[in-house]
Amino acid sequence: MSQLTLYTAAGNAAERVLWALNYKEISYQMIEIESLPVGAYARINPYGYVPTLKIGEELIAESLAIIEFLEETCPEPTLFPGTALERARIREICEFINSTVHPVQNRSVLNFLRPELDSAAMKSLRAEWLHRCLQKLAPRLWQHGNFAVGTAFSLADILVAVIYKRALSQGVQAQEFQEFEAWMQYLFQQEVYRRSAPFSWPVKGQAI
Ligand SMILES: N[C@@H](CCC(=O)N[C@@H](CS)C(=O)NCC(=O)O)C(=O)O
Repeated sequence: MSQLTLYTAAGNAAERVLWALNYKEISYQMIEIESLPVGAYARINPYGYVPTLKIGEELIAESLAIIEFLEETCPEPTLFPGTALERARIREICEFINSTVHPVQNRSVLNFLRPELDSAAMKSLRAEWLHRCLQKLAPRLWQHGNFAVGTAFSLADILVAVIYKRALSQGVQAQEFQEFEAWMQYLFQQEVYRRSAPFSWPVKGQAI
């Protein structure tokens, strides 16, 4: 494969891709977009979001599109294990998080919809949305095993762990999400987590 460059910044969507790259043991270089000249990133990713993956001279935006590309070009170890039904469930969970839960976390979306909110009010709105969404998500998780879907690590574990971490950082109370806490503990003990996750658990300074 050509040289891979991940354009990144602190944030959830970039963590998804970092985790997938580490899990597949694909080598890459990373560029923090803050280190680029003003305006340069807009030419790399016209949507204005991170991450973007550069493959040779080609650019792919959108974390899930990037991860699907990595899965196709480097299928083992897979992020979509199991039966067709289990793979559909993995995609269902990822889709819910990516298209319903996550967008409200974006400053650009909140600034557009609720320009009157200050940072504290934005944080509390984000937490409220995350709280509601995690409650809806819980019954779809851990149905046939200890991983998010079934008995093997998948992309669903990555997306759920990253958004759950985000929820705690925005003020969601861990005590109200004991199933998520127990699952994160389980995940953290797995070799796959220790060798590929871009953050340790519990996150330093985060109340549990
Ligand atoms: N659907 C996009 C979302 C990416 C995204 O939301 N990135 C955030 C950081 S986690 C961002 O760039 N936010 C900047 C903003 O809100 O303007 C993806 O999956 O890549």
